Amino acid sequence: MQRVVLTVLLGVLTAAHAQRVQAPIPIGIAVAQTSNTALLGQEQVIGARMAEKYINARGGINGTPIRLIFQDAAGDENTAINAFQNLITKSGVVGIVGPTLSQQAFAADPIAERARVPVLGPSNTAKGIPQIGAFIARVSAPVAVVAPNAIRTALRLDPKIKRVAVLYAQNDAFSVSETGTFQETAKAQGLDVVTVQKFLTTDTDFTTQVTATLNANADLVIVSGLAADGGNLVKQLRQLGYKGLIVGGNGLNTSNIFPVCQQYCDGVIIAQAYSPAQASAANQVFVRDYRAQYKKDPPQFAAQAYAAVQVMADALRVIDRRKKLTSWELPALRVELNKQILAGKYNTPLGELRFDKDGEIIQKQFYVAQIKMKDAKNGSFVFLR
Ligand code: 1QQ
Repeated sequence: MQRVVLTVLLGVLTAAHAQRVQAPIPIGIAVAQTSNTALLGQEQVIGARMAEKYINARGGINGTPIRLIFQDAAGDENTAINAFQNLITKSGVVGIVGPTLSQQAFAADPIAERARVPVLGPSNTAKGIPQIGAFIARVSAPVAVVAPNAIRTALRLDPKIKRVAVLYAQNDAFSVSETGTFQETAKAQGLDVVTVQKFLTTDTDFTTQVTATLNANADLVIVSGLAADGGNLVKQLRQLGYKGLIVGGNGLNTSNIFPVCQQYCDGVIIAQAYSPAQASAANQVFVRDYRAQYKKDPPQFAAQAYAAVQVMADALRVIDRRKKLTSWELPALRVELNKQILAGKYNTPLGELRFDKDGEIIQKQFYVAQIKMKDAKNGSFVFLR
């Protein structure tokens, strides 16, 4: 009983304390820093940190610095929900960038929506994410727009392709959404979908799915899963003798799959919502800083997380010019920030972007890359268009 009273009292005190916005301006980052999903989330942490550094070096929000507050959203729904709750109630963030997976977004975004806290999805690409609510937007273009480019490129590389095997992780919302797009695109391109195989993101043995694929005589294999399962599936396809082209979805879109599929990663085609060659001034700065630090080109997930933090900061700057951020009460600023995010136009490493009324990203350019492995450890994404 005493404990309950104390908890309630603490809650009230924290809420009252969090009322006024304090410098540095807290922005929440809830991506996967642990679990298998960190294979994807690691790159987001890097991108977000780079944006924070760049923004603060250039005066922050008209002289007031921002501060990113990281809460590990790990790999499942509950960890993402906890991260969101902590950021909203304990840290008093003005907005949240996260989570990593669509599967998590469908669970955690409604928490932010109810609390009226703006969310920018940095990598949520499943159908229906911006429609979760008025406070939910994303900088990650949807699978329906990005994924078809990979199939078109595969057909350009091998015009004789006719028989397609489609494999997807049935326990992951993004993978289910992406395979829908892949299957529709394949049919629209006149290809025959000769087998559809399901797996789980926790699977490590894909003998059943690979055997079915080989028996179906597929000459293109399309994989929608996450990094660890997807990488293992690619490896086992090659080890068991599949010779044709492989298209991987967004869940395989990281060099962190190289240690998983090793030399067998070679040749995998993956559509991209970002290219290091994107011509904008914002991207040139980002690429220069990333290369200086990591001695390679920045990957898509880093660029998207960077863009998300930048969108928040740009929107905050516009609000601050009308009324200093530190004179706002937190709930009102959150509502205003959401409005301003949707109203603005942003020059980011992804190019110029803005949002439609649902919070869906409007982005102009998309790309396709192919993995080239030098040996079992070292490889790179080679951009084809
Ligand atoms: C999603 C995705 C993931 C594969 C990105 C990390 O696109 O869950 O929507």
